[in-house]
Amino acid sequence: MEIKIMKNILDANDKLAAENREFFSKKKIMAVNIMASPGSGKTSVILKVIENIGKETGISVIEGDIASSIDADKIDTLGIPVVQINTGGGCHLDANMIKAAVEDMPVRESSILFIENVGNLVCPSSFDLGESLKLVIASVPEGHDKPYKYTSMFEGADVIILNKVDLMPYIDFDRDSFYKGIRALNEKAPVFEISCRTGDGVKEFTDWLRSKAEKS
Ligand SMILES: Nc1nc2c(ncn2[C@@H]2O[C@H](COP(=O)(O)OP(=O)(O)OP(=O)(O)O)[C@@H](O)[C@H]2O)c(=O)[nH]1
Ligand SMILES: [Mg+2]
Repeated sequence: MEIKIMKNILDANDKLAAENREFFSKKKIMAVNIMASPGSGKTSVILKVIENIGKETGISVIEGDIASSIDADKIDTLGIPVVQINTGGGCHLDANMIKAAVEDMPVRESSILFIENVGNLVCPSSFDLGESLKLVIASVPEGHDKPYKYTSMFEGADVIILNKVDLMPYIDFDRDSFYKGIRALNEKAPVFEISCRTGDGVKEFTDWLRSKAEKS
């Protein structure tokens, strides 16, 4: 019975996600669903990309958190259109929340929309938002075993970032094991090693993202 209820919820979500996808596609908006653990660097990556690409490219942001507007306030300071969604305890964003948020904000045609999901490596992977790209961020202090434990997250990723590589000298992080875990699930997704602290690798990731946006 419980399984059936869950299936109904996911079916309803998929319908709305399809509508969002059509909306984004018509307006040539590349919507990037950013999923990762709490504190892995989702907001930091968004801020770094904005710094690299520049505001004029057309970027807007949806911030998903259980509570607070801390992350949205950081984006707002830069003059970037941003909407904060508070899930009030919910562990993920869903397509209906994105639909309502997009109606509430000025998203330019031919632009990039970052959607920072709730910090969680489990639930967000089950809920399609209608995004164009799923970006999964792992970070060095979390350890190299995450792809082995949170398989659906890494399996569904279109692109993966390994953040906080500046901390590599201080953490027992086995890079080979990390990549082996990813490739066992996902042969294609490019992996970018970056540090939002030092800026290493940020340009490479931003260039990749920009070229994807130009094709969308
Ligand atoms: N050393 C180091 N610290 C980083 C790096 N990137 C982010 N941080 C720090 O990690 C902490 C969390 O970063 P956030 O960007 O807020 O992480 P988040 O994933 O958005 O966190 P939630 O929204 O709470 O889930 C902050 O103190 C950042 O300054 C990095 O590359 N290296
Ligand atoms: Mg954040």
